Amino acid sequence: MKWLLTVLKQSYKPAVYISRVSSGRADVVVGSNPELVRAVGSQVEVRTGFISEEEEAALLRELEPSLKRKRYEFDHWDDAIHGYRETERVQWGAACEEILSRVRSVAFADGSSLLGPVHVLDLDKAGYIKPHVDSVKFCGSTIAGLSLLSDSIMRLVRVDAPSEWLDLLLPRRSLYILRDKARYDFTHEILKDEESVFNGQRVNRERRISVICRNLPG
Ligand SMILES: O=C(O)CCC(=O)C(=O)O
Repeated sequence: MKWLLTVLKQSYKPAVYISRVSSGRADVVVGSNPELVRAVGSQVEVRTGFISEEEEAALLRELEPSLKRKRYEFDHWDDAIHGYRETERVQWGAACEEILSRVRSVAFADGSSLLGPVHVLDLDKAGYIKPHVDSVKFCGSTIAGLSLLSDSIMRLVRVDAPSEWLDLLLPRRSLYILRDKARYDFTHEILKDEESVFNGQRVNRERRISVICRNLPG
């Protein structure tokens, strides 16, 4: 079984579409109501422009050769993810290691135990990630991901109250961080290109590569 499916194997709840009320950091976070944006806002971060174009190119140079050897996977009925290929990496060249240590220093407390391999997920333009909660057995309280090549929308839906949701705009070269409640109490998903509308604005979802760091369960 693929690494990702080991990590992503809890509930798959369909997202619910309701009228949108934006609030607060409407540039990158909108939600079903302003209280939710305020309450969960501190556990959700989107840092735009976290890496430069040169840094994105350095990551791509290092990742593309191993990704290109794989095929995109489609149409497995039980998969949490559609139209993807993936890899994981422990050893990085100096330029990429520097980027990843910056990610770790903003996302995780000093001394946290991190999952050794960094997970790399390459979504085809037609690919998407269905709603899921990362397995508590394999992943700790924090998920931090860099978005390469494309803007995208991550949707969070409250597991026990599906009318409560947040949409995060993840611009190309941004870093997102999900912590605590945002990680445990909400499903997260990456929307299909054709569903990618953020706060009323269409967002073109192209091929997208994410580079994801996680900590270990406490
Ligand atoms: O591609 C992403 O940034 C999200 C990946 C994801 O859903 C996960 O790793 O649980």
